Amino acid sequence: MKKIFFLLIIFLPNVTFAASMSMIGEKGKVSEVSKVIEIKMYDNYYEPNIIEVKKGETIKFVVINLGELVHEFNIATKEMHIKHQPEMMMMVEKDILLGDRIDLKKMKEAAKTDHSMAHSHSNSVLLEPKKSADLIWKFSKNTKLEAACNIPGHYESGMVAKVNIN
Ligand SMILES: [Cu+2]
Repeated sequence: MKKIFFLLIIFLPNVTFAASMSMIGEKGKVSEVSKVIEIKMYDNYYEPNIIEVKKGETIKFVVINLGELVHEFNIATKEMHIKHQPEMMMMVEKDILLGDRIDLKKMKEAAKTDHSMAHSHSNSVLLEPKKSADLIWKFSKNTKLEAACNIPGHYESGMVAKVNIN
């Protein structure tokens, strides 16, 4: 009995993470992409700042950072963004996230002991200035979502886009 309880404690955080991930949709397949949306990131806002999608649709986001700072494009619920912000703060405190640069060597090193520092979630991209990346996402659920940048101060200053799922 004690053993079962112990196992539950170990697995529970993973279960809740998986549950909240499936709630927001899932990583999309290239073969199912029905629309391409270009997202431009500036200091500190997105263009466009309203994203219109249909339920069940797979979108390829082509994200380009045209600002002078590092930015993130992260699809999640408001609650998930708020939860994610301390992780980003820690990346700044550990000098992994510098204003206009990501120290990938330090990031790799930190990720060995704390996986959240790897920052390799399928629902987000983190980009240095002038860099771009694709993110393919399937909006399988009709959840209230936001695309946001959780680098300290950016969300608060308006780096958030509304996702309308119809
Ligand atoms: Cu940002």
